[in-house]
Amino acid sequence: MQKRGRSFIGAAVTLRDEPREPEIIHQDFNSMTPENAMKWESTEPSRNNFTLTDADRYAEFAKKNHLQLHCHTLVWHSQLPLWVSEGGFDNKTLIGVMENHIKKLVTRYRGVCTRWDVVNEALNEDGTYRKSVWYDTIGESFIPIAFSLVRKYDKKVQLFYNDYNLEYNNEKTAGAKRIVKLIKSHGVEIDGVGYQAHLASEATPTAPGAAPDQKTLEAAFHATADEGVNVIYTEIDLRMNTPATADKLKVQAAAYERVAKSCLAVKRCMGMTVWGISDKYSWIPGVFTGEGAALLWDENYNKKPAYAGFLKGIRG
Ligand code: 9MR
Repeated sequence: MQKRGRSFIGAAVTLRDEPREPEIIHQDFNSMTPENAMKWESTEPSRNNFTLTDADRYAEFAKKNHLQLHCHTLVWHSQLPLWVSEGGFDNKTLIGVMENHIKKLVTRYRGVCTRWDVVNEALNEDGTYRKSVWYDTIGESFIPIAFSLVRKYDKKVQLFYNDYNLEYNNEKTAGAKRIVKLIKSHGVEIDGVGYQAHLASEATPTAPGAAPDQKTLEAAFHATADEGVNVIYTEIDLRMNTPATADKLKVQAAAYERVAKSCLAVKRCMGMTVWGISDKYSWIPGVFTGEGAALLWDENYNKKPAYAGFLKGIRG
C-alpha cells in the first residue's frame, strides 16, 4: 500500500488485556484510531474538566510503536455529555465551548495526531443536516467553524469530515460533497472525507442492500474526491448474519477484496482503517442483533478468509 503512494492501513484500537493485539498491530498496521478514548464524554465529562489520562495512553502507544494516529473525534452529536447537549448555551457560548475543547485536545496531541475527524456524522440519510445541539444552535456554519478552529491550533494535522453510508447512499454522499464545498466557501481548509464503511457482505435486516459493488464504491469516493480532497476508509467492517459459515466467510472475503480495490483504484484514496481487530470485541452484535463476524480475525484471533481477501485487494 505504501509503495503505491498511499499512506496507511489502520485499525481501531481499544487497549485491553489481549496479548495477541499488540503483536497483530505491529505486524499488520501502521496506523491506529482510538476507538473511544478521545471522544468528548471521555475527555471533557464536565465543563473545562479534562480527563486525558486514557487518551494519553493511546498517544503514547502510537508513538512507541511508530504508528500514525487517526484522532477520533472532536465535534459529534453522540458520546457527547449532557452538559453540552442540554446546556442551553446560546450561539456564542457554544462556539466558545467548542473552541475550548478543540484547543485542549488539538494542542495536547499536536505532532502525534496525523489526522483528526473534526466533525463526525452531521448528516441524515437523505443528505440534510442531522438535528444536534451543534446544528440547532449554530446552524451549518458549525462545520467550517470547527475546521478553522482545529487548523488554528495545529497547522499540520489533516482535517477530515467523517460519516457512514456515504459508500452507497447517493443522497448522503451528495450531502458530504456539499459539506466539502461549504467548508471551502468559508475559506477554510479540509483535507479529506472519511467513509466509515460499516457495510455488510450479504443482505442483513439492517443492511438490505448488502455490499456495494466496486463501481458503486469508486463512484462514491469520486463524489467528494473530485472536489479536490482526499478520501479514506475510516471504520471498515463487513457484517453478516451470524453464525458465520464457510460459504459466508468466502463471500465476505470477496467483499473485503472489493473494498480494498476500490481504494487502490481511486488516486485520492490515501488509506484504510478497519474498525477493530477481532470479532470478539466488535460493536456490531451488541447493536445489530443476529449480525456480526465483521472483522479480519475471528473470536480466537485466527485470521479469517477476509484477511486474505483484503490483502489480495491491497496487493492488486
Ligand atoms: O466502536 C465504538 C463502540 O465501542 C462504542 O460503544 C460506540 C458508541 O457510540 O461507538 C463505536 O464507534 C463508532 C464510531 O465512534 C463512530 N462511527 C460509528 C462507530 C460504530 O458505532
